Amino acid sequence: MHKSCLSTNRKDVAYGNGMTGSHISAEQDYEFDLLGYRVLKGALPPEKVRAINQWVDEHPAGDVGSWIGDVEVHTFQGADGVNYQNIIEGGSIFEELIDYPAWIDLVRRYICNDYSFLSLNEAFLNLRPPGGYISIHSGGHVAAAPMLTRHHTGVWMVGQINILMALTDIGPGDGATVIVPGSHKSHMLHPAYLDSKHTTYRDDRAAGGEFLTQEVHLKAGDALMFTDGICHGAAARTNPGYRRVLIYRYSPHCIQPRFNYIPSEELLARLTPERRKIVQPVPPRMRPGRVLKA
Ligand SMILES: O=C(O)CCC(=O)C(=O)O
Ligand SMILES: [Fe+2]
Repeated sequence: MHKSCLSTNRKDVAYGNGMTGSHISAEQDYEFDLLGYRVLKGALPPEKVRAINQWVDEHPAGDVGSWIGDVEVHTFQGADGVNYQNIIEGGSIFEELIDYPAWIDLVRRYICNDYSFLSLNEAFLNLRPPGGYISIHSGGHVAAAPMLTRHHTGVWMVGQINILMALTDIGPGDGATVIVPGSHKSHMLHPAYLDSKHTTYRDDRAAGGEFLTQEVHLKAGDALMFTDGICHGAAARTNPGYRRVLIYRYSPHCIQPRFNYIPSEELLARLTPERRKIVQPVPPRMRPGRVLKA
């Protein structure tokens, strides 16, 4: 039985004191449970933001499907822009973010408690051009593991937490992420889904201005932490230039990584044991002499 379940102290039971991240305040827990997101102001210092932007400037994205070392140039569906997928292979500035202090304890607490390992489900850098957007998607009604947000008397189980880091200021017209606060607990489909082709979990239009959405404006270096179960998307970018963000998604290790990039030997050799465990929680297991083939 879990430690917190044995406690007779109401506060310990309700807030999971004695468990992963128990230094996180009751107010922080309550707010994240209720709203499903939090802005982490100044999560990345300006010198780190500068170094990441410099990396992007020095590595112009080629055609979709091309590779920059072990980083793949990718897009989800065109309108959302170009992704540098598997960005953790891009160098130490990206490796450091795997267990970055500004969020890792929060992520561990809400995903793992003491029961599971954390895993990095996806990590990419996105460049969003003028006109680019993401349609509204997700919501508490969706019965899919990454979108679950559960809390059982002190024990959290969030299927996926996204850390979206702003590399440029994101204000009005910049194509901000939009969220519907608290919608990770909704039982209802968002009204935008009712006449959508997909009906149950997404729509095709830009998410900005949809019913009850709020734009989340960020300064470069701020990070938006949100459960993937919250109804969210991004407004269309109307300003010139590109929006730049990094997105690291974390899940319990029992959820398969989204694209299953196999970490390079060089990366594995460089990673600290803690980071390696997040990137590859369960190493491939096979008979001696067998080699992984793509
Ligand atoms: O690009 C955005 O602002 C939203 C990204 C998104 O939908 C996600 O990270 O799950
Ligand atoms: Fe999303």
